[in-house]
Amino acid sequence: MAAIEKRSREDWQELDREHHLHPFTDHKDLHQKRSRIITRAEGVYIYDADGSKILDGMSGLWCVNTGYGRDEIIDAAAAQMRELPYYNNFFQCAHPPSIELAAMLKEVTPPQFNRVFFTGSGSESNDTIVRMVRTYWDLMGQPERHTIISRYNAYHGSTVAAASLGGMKPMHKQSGLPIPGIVHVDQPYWFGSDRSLSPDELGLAAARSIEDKIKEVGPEKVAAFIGEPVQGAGGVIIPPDSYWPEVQRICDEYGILLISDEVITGFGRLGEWFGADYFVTKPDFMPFAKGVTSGYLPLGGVLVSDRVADVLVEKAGEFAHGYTYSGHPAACAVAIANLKILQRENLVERIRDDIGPYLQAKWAALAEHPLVGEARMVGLMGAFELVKDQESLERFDEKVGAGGVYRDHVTAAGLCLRASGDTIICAPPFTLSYAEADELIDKARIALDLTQKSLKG
Ligand code: PXG
Repeated sequence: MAAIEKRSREDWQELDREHHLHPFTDHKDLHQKRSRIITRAEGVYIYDADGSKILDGMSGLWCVNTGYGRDEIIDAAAAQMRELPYYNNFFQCAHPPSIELAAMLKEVTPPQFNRVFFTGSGSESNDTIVRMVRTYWDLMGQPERHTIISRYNAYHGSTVAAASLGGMKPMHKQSGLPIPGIVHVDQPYWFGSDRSLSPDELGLAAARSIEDKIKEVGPEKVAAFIGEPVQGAGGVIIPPDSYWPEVQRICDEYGILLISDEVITGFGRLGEWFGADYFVTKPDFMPFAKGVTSGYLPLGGVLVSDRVADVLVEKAGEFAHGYTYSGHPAACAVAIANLKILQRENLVERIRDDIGPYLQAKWAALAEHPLVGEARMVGLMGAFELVKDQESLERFDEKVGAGGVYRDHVTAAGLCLRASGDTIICAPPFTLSYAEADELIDKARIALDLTQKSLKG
């Protein structure tokens, strides 16, 4: 029997309005417009309560990488729930799904990773890392190494430590963040700069802002640097080629730990298993979530390199940290089924060699549209910048809300993309076919034309 009552769209909207506080939402605004009720999904399409079919160009929230309606994943969850729906990994217990997944992760991660700590989300993973990083340096006899360097406009989650690691000023403003010991430096965002430097020069300058910060804080006080290989929520900011090698050099030179936040880029999004593989970095930690289960159930984790894990195992005694749902059995079973699909269908290679290059070429051509200042995509993760003037690359006044205007048009056209300010983001499922890629581009272009009419008409 279905657990969910079948109601009219209006009834759901009314109940939603009365009882539900949404994440990252202006409720006053939502209550005027009412929420869009998504009722089902299949393949790369979602369907709303009116039956409208929408191509999901965002894989849910950067997570449904193997696509909707995967019986294999659904069956794995149901079977595991029948066998053992819940048990914890505390107090010297473990269960087969968490053990099997931990071992399987070793197969797909870079060689320095042999152990994983499970969490329920990306935010919990980053909170875990803050505690592990500081514990590691305590155990190494350098307790003064406490400061973690992150970047402005980074997104690392919404819990207190994760939001502090993040560099989004409005988030910090709302609750007295960041917590002490977290500082921020420049992001490698060429389009968002004054463009007086070449992209490679800007990449080097952004990396060197980390070195400047290390010198300012005192090299003996810096514990770690955290970055998303490609910034996601901040607007798909693809760093220039010069950036990550220089970041790696700086981390090595000062002996600080490197955290590659793989919550979006992990498990194939860039056409390599991890962003660290794509940019050839050697991180000490890789937080992950989202794509590990393709979002079918919540699961996150922290991949801990031998450099850190050996010390924690040998010297920490009890690491007093963990979550009720660390390594939830059904979520781990779902992850295993999902990873098997990625492997069997060669979806990561497909992004690197096939659908990735196909969509990238079409996406890049959107830059011909007069409203587009730049279109960029790596793997299946892209963005374009809406501009008022293509020659000067002048942006629209913030009050115009061009990104929001575009988002409304593109949704009405039957395509889900995300607006981060005037940066329009795309991250479709890995299973996207050529025909679906063509549809995505056609709809993105139709919405550009309509936006142009709305803004200039
Ligand atoms: N790190 C990164 C790089 C992320 O993108 C998190 C950590 C936190 O994960 P959880 O599972 O706690 O949400 C994220 C999450 C958006 C958007 O609007 C992006 C995320 C979450 C919500 C909205 O693009 N990324």
